[in-house]
Amino acid sequence: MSERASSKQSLLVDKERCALLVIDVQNCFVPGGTLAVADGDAVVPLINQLGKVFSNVVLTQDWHPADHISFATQHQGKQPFETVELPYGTQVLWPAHGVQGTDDAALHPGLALPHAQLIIRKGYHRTIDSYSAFYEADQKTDTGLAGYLQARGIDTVFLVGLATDFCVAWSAEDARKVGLTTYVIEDACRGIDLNGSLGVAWERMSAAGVKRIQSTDLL
Ligand code: VGL
Ligand code: ZN
Repeated sequence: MSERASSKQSLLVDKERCALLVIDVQNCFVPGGTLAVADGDAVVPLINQLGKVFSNVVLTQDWHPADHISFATQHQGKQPFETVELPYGTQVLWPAHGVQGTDDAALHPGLALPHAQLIIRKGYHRTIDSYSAFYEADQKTDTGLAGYLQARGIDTVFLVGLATDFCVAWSAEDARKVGLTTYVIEDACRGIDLNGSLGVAWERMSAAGVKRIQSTDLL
């Protein structure tokens, strides 16, 4: 048996054209944080390993003002996880999280990605949420990430992080919209799964042409 055939690894990363997008691995989204995703911290060691496969690493950081419109506290009589209608569509209301400059909003201290080249902050406009790393929730306001990747000749992205069914899924769908070949590494993500949102997110990603893979496909 050849080396290659005995290896579990089935995908090769072109270091120039590929980037690892590490979505919202922040204190707020792991146990102990303000919007903890179950088992969210379990992805950190795996993401550190995956980071070694890539030359291009981009991180995102959910970065809200204290009075952000996605916070239930801003809507009288509303509780976290209820929804409201906003000019751009239905908005899930969240506990206050990821407030700019707080320790809760900081990147997880266990991340070891010293070669990461860019941190995209998002969700900083008070009246628009931004799950996606590419476009805010109005589907129009551009974060600049697509232009950055294009300018650097990157045409393929691999997504990991939190949460699978919100910021990872919306980022992956938008990555397809801007023409990127898009992979989500499932076991390097964790979901919130609010009223079945995790299954719906995978269906939407699949319909958009997002490829669902496991870390063993790369490691
Ligand atoms: C996220 C809800 C609110 C995420 C961010 O990172 O998936 N989810 N803000
Ligand atoms: Zn948020």
